[in-house]
This record gives sequence, C-alpha cells and structure tokens, in this order.
Amino acid sequence: MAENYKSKDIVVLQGLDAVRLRPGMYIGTTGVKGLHHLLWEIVDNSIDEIANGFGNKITITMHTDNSITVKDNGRGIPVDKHPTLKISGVQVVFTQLHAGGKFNNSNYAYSGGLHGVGASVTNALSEWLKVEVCKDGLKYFMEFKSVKKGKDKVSGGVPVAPLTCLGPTTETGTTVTFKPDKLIFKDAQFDRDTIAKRVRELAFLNKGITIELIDENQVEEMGDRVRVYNYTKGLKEFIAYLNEKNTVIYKEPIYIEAKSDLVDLCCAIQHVDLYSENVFSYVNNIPTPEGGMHETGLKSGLTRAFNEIARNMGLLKDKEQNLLGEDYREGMTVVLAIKMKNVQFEGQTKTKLGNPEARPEVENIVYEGLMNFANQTSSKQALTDIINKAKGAAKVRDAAKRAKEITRQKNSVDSYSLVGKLSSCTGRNPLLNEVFIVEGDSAGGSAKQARDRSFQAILPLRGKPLNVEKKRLSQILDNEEIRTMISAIGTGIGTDFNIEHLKYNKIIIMADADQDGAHIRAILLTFFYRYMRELINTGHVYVAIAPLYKISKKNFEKYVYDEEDYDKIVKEAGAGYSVTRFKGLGEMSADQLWETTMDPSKRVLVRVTIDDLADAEEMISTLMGDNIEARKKYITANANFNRVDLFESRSKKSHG
Ligand code: TTJ
Repeated sequence: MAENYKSKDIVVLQGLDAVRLRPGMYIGTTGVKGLHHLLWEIVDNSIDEIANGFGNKITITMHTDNSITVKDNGRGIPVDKHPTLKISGVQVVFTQLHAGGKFNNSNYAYSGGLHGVGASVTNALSEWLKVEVCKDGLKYFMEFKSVKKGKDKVSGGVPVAPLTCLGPTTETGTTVTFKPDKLIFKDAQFDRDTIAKRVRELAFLNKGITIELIDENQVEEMGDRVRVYNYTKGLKEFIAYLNEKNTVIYKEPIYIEAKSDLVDLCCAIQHVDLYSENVFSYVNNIPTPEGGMHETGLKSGLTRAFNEIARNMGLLKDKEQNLLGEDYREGMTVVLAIKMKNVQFEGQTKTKLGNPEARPEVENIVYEGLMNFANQTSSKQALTDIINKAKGAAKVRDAAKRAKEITRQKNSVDSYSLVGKLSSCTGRNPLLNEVFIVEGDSAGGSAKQARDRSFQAILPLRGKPLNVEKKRLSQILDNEEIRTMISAIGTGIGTDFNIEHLKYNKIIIMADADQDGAHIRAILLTFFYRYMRELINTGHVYVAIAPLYKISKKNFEKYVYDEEDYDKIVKEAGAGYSVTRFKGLGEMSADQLWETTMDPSKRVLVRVTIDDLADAEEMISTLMGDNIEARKKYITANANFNRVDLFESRSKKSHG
C-alpha cells in the first residue's frame, strides 16, 4: 500500500465535501444548536440585505417535515454568470465556501454573516435546498440535493440543474427552503421558541424591519401559527422589554445613535430600582456576552460623562471625589449595538470583541451622546435620579469597605467572643447557632440568664439604634451597636457581603410588642434590607413574638400572642382563670422569657421575607425617610407594626 501511494491518492477535500466530513468545524455541533445554525446562516443574508436598505420584510416558515423557508423582499441574489467561475451567482452563493458579497465589503457596509460561514454550509448539510430569486421582472429557480456517492459516501449541496428562469414576476426578493439532512442531524428538530427568541432580538436590533415567524406545526384554531416582530423604536423597545418586570426610575430611556468613520452605534440606557448591572452588547447583530473593546469604551464613556454632568449639576461638589463606573451602573440596563468592518472575535466562546480601535471610538460617541442628552432640560429629572442612585451606591461601597475592616479586626483574635457586648454561645457550629438581638439592657440581662448558652448568643441593644435611612453611612458605622451587630453576624455588608461567613443560622430580633419595639424592628430591618439583603432573601432573619398575656388556672396555662386570640383562650380556660399582663420583655423573669420567647420547642418566630421588593422599599423610605407627613400618614394607615407590616411572613408563625 505504502509504495503505491501517489499524488492522486492524496485526498484533497474540495468545497462542500469538507463540510460534510467535519460539520463541527463549521457549525459547532451536529445537535440542535448546529441545526439552528443552518437557519441563521440563511437568515443573516436577508438581514444584511434589509439592514442595508433593500426591502423591509423577512418571513420564516417552519414546515411539518422539519424543512424551513426563509423569504425576503430584497434585491434578490445575483443571477448573472460569475466571470471566472462561469456559473450563476446563485450557484456560487450555495456551492462555494465563504462565497457572497459580504466578504469583499463592496455590496454592504457591514455584514452580520460572521458567525459566518455562509449559505453553502447550510446547503452542504441539507437533504435538499431550493432557491427562488425574483429580480428585474423575472423569477428564477434552482435546486440542490445530497447524493449518494459509493458505499458510504454522500455529497451534499449538489446542483440538480443550472439556474432556470421560470417567467415574469412583479416581485423582488429571495426565497430559500431547505431540509436539514437526517444523516447529519439525526432527530434534531427546529424549535419555535429558540427561533422566536433570536428573531425577536434581530427585530429589536434592526428597527423597522418586520420578521414574520410561521409555524405550520401549530393548529390554525389555536391562533398561534403566526408571530410578527416589528419594532419601530428598536433599542428603546428592547430596553423596555428587558425592564418590563422591574420598576424603572425614569420613564424614557436614554438613547444615543451616531455614525463615525469606524462604527455605527446605537445605545439605550435605563435604570431600575434594583442593584445589579445588565449590559447587553452586540456587534453586527451578533451578541457579545464576553464583552470586549466596545463595552470597555462604553463604560469609560458613561463614567466620564456622568461625573462631568454630576459636577455641572452641582450634585458632586468640588471637594468630593468622582464616583466609580460601577456606582453609575448600579441598576442600569444598557443595550449597545455597534456595526463595524473587519471584526475580530476573541475569548473562550469567540463572543468578545477584540478590535482595539473600537474602544476610544465608542467611548467618545457615548460621552458626546450623553453630554448632548444632558443639554436638554427634559433630561434633568432622570439625570438627578441616576446620579443620586449612584451616590447611594458609592456610600454602600464605602461602608462595605469599612465594615470589612471592622470584621477583619474583630475576627483576628476569636471570631466569637470579642464582639462588643455580645454574649456568645459556646457551640461553634453556625448552622445550629442563633443570635438574639434584644431591645434594652434589662431584657438583655434576662435573656442572658434564660438562654441555652450552647447555641444561643445574646446581643443587647441599648436604647434605639440610630435610624439608618436618615444617617450617612459613615455615621452609621460610628455607631457601636451597629458595628457590634455587623461583626457578630460576620458576613460583611453591601458589595462585600458573603453569606458563607454567616455565624448564626437564625438572627432573631427580640423587641417589645409596643410602638418603641416596632420602631426598633423597623430600624433593624431597614439596616438588613439596605446592607445585608441576602440575609433576608435566604431566610435567616426572624422576629420573635413575645406574648401579651398569660392566662392560667389550675392545670391550665396559655400565652396570648395576639389580642385577637384573647377571648378564645379565656373561653378555653373557663371560669376562675387569672391573667398576667406582660408590659415588656424586661418585666419577664428569665424562666418566663425562656418559655415564651426563646425555647425552640414553644416560641413563636416570624421569618422575615420580602415578597414585594418595591413595597418594602416604599415602606422603608416612608418610615425612615425625611418626609414626616408621609410617615405619619403611613403609620396611621398601617398602624399594626407587630405584623412586621410589609415584611410579610411566608410561613406566617412557625414554632422552632
Ligand atoms: C448582493 O448584492 C447585489 C444584489 O443582491 C445582494 C444579495 O445577495 N441580496 C440578498 C441575498 N438578499 N437576500 C439574499 C439571500 C436571502 C436568503 C434567504 C438566502 C441567501 C443565501 C441570500
């Protein structure tokens, strides 16, 4: 064999056979994802045509045999003979790897087909493919199919006949139908939701374009065969869609659109009342979840402009430092879509823009765009809200840094025993331990006597801890009580919060059932809500419910935790009962405190949850903020503080 090996035996993989042999090289996988890739290779061509101003509509039709049709009303693929290849333009596009106008940049300014291997790959991996072109008053047709060549060789995308003219037409455009080859894709099927998701995205990114998605597998009667995607406002509508489920802090998104020699840019920005940042970036309609140069430029542009605007508006004083980009991006949703030539994708998944020239270009366009936006009087309110939110973020960041330092200091010797007034427990298993935050020194004293010190720690709070909402963070951290609490809990606060460092499985607020107690609860919950929210979200914060009365007689003893239960329990007791009324935790004996409020087998705890972030936010700003009138109104309308108000309990009252 070896000696007979000649040049003619060297297999030169030509054209489409290379694709059949190693489909993974061209479309990644031969599973569902790769299957859909076939479709996007085709759709990209129509999008390019329309994005460059030719035509306005694409129709995608899913057929029952898993074949699929893509139709546009553009100019139609060229039908004339290619000068050197001597075949029609249509045949070139579907049989030559990397063929098509987009690779020489002469027909289109920018092209998306950079996933980007071209329609010939779709053809190579299809059982059959049919194309119809309407152009210059005539309709043309061509068909390709896979052909068995020898025992186990199949060639794909083989022309059945040259391009033929079918006769006159008044339409223009291209229609392609193909059926993915089962030999390659097995039973993988097109999925309407997958297609719809990408199609919707494409419609957002290319405003004005109409994309119709028809699924012939759906029964007509169900009324959901056809979905139409058309967004005349493009990214503005995209951002409204992304923020749909959240509360925006200003209604009209900030919108920047500009062209330069290097890039076309569209950008929409809108903040919600939450804390994470959501950046969605695209290059030539391709998502770039790994970011890259355009995103870096965007961020610098935003930070530079916002700081300058904050100073111009007097919201940042001369002596104050600039805020950080992350401060401005707290709660920010932003969509950035750029188009440019010769893009280089990098990163793990090749979804990171590598072109360094994109960075300063995007930065400047975004900066200029925002400065222009700031020049309009109608922008004042939104900008004020954004900058104030960013200042809030900066404070939390600052506080977190200080809290970290505090936690670090206290943790350096023994993380349990050295924390301020804390009486720690002896057990060292955070999963079993609980800490009671107790109002007042006398209740604190009783609690210390009453507790089971193997797992219960007591942290007495003297007087009212300060109102978190009204104080600046630096002042809050000057407060001994709060500092003690932060180090006792162990997690740190704000952006430094780390639940893994939590030292107590249950953090139990124990305060009286009166107005003062309610106020302390509200203050503590505000603190947790603002700076340790995850503690609430993960269900570690509880409120202990102390009884109001004890009803007793011979062989009968019951505690009343709620005024409403009083009559019922009295009735239960029958004649000759006596009533003990508890004025406050401080008046209970250690035994009573243990029995009623601390003993896991008898006590009533309410787990604090936030079912509605927006409501909780409102409650907190109303209760804790500066608007005294609103606060009074709120208190009158929601008088019963003991129910922890909007911090609703999910498992209402639970024992243990
Ligand atoms: C290229 O430049 C000359 C005029 O025609 C341009 C073109 O090719 N336009 C075009 C291609 N419109 N639509 C397509 C197309 C549509 C489908 C569905 C599939 C493919 C491979 C191309």
